[in-house]
Amino acid sequence: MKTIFSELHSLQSVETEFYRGKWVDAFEIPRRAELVLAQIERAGLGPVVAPDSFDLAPVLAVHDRDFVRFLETAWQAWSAEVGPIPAYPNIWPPRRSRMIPTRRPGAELGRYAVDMSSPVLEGTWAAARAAVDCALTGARLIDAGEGAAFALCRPPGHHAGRDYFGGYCFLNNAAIAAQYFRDSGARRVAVLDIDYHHGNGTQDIFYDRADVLTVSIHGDPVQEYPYYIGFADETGEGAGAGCNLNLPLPWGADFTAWSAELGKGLERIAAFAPDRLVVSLGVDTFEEDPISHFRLRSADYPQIGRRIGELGLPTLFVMEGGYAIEAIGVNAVAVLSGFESAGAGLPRHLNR
Ligand code: SP5
Ligand code: ZN
Repeated sequence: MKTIFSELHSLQSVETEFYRGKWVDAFEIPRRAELVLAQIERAGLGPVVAPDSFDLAPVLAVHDRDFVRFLETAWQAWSAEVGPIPAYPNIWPPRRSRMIPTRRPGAELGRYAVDMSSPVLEGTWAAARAAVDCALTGARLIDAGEGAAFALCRPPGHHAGRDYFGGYCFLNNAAIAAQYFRDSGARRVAVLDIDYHHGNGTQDIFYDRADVLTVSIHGDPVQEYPYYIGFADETGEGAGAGCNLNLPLPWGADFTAWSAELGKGLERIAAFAPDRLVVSLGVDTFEEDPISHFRLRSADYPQIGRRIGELGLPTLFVMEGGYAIEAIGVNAVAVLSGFESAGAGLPRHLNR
């Protein structure tokens, strides 16, 4: 399958992140994407192509206009007031605040940020836009007849909601691609999120929708980021009732436990009979991941891909998390190769 990759990802780059009162080595770093790319080339997965440029319409189809305008202008406003220093929030609106716009970039940052993990830098907007372009180009390739594509997105996206950012994410690449599929004629789209962390932004965006099924397997929010959301009894609302499936697992879950949840997710997706599948592909489920607590091994990842491939759906993979630097490439590409080994992902004219 083709990989879509932009060098502009490297514009989102910090050395450190704030954790338990200290600045520690950052986990979400440019090298992650470089190592996945290197493994794609080593494994001969297929061609690597640059993204096309899309306008903001597909972004505005899932994110609120004020939020998007904020992200686009945040660095300019912040650096004009504070100087060329990474923009971190240090204040958040109390519940039931009236949310009246302010004239201060720091206050606006706190309005839209949910944590301190995602600083706005000079290149943040360009990097986030490039990641969206990768996802949309992948979606376009699938609409043009490819059976699968891999959007090697960075920064990741699944923690970004309609009007918030955090968890290393700014724009929700997977959700934007899922909505693009809908707008290009798919009647139903499923999103399967296999990152270690709950895909809270994706759930938020599609929660009241019957046309997009969201499924996430993740660390139980009583003990894991993003907390507060991702519980099993969140099943969708309004027209979307029954169209969100959360499959939380406790710290220490191994592949046997994880695999059983994958089975439930795949069954739900098959019953939904979507025209397109988007996979939020995080490999922070790996046993050696430095910020996560599942116990998957490298040998498990090809099986995950194979089972997703057995759905026989046109599938867009979108890169999310994975912080065990030495294994991120091997594990991510193993999912993609496993998918292809199921006979999936061939151009559709060869696959009828
Ligand atoms: C896309 C994605 O995987 N985002 C994950 C966001 C996780 N944010 C919480 C990070 C907590 C970092 N803990 C550091 C532990 C060091 N021992
Ligand atoms: Zn994650």
